Amino acid sequence: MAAYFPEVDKIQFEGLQSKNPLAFRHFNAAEIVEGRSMHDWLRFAVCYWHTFRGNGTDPFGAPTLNRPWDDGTDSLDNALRRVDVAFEFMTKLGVPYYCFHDRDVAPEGSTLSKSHANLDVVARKLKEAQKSSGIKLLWGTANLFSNPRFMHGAATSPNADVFAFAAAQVRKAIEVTHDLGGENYVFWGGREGYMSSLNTNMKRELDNLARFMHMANDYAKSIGFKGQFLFEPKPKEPTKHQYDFDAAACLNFIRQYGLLDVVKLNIETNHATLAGHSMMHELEYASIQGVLGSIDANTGDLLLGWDTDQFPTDIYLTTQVMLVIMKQGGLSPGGTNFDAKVRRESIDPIDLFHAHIGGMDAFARGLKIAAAIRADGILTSFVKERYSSYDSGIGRKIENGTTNMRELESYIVEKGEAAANTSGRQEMLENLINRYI
Ligand code: XUL
Ligand code: CO
Repeated sequence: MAAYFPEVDKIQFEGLQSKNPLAFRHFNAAEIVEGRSMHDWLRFAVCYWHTFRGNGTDPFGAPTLNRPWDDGTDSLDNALRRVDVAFEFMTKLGVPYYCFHDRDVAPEGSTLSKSHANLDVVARKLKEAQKSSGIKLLWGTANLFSNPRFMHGAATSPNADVFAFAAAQVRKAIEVTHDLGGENYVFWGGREGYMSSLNTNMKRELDNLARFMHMANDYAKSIGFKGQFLFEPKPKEPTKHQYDFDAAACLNFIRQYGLLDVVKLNIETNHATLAGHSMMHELEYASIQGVLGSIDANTGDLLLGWDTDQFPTDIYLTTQVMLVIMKQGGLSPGGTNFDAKVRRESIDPIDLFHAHIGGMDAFARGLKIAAAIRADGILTSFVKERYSSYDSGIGRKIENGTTNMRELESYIVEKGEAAANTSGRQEMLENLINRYI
């Protein structure tokens, strides 16, 4: 195999004392945390679109990134060469998984059949590369947003032919994901939303989106695909109103349309913050309702209001993310996909290593800190105590469903006033988290 990253050897865990920027200081795949390996807790994945297709363009400028292996064309040869690049990179990094959109890995042809054929050619090579490297597919998906035909959406397009085109593309993407042993399949509604209510029949669009997902599920079942379906919330960008706004909107959609047994959520940090939520809010909301399936790990920029998709380096963030994930016992068959891109100014191939090493170490560190906080138990017992008025007396009756408005009124009239409130101790708890960081 040609070496596309000749200056990089396999990235090793060297521990805290290491000053080697191309080594892990915290991520040690085999290390056991709360009875499970870091590898199993974290299930890291590299995303194909940013890492192997990103070129540094922004709305104001041309590509900036040096990618010596890439001839800048969308040819099949170039796509096949990228597979070698990707698997050399992922092998050296030591990640167990990757994720892709159909159009990231293979060029779109002049007809749908040609696109399918291109995808088959690249998928054959991906399969061989997976076999020889041991790297697996965390999830596949279809790009239903880049081509101009999807300008009004895909499953929510007012144009039924576009719906049919999208269905054909998703059918093929599920088939390929299944053939590559993909453990999940993601739906991110790139343009499943609208720009103006004046030209939009919202009910029809939502009904059609649900029909689309049911059809995808029927197809997946018919070919024996056992992977998990994931719906990825994002509030805006590219459209103004996206139907998959946040975890709550997605959950309402999947419940309303009878998809609860079929779809879980893939929660992305920068999407959470664009929705005006914290990542923790989104994770907890999904988790308590049993639909936290996987995460897209990245971060936004507090000073910018768009999806900057930066690599996560903030230990406070990763600690809080891991607290929720550990509470629900992990993410499997989901994982931690770095839906993140190097900055336009980080132009060298080696920057891809620095970016992923930083993200993996930040999560490994978050995992260890979260485990220490859990072992200490103070946080859990504080929260338990805060709600203890529901553990007995009138509180227990409320939670048991054995009381009613009249009885509650008599209870409180007799008591005269509610029991005094206790302090929320927010600052003490913030200090507690900091003590472990
Ligand atoms: C876009 C985004 C997507 C999905 C997959 O913001 O996050 O890349 O993760 O389609
Ligand atoms: Co994403």
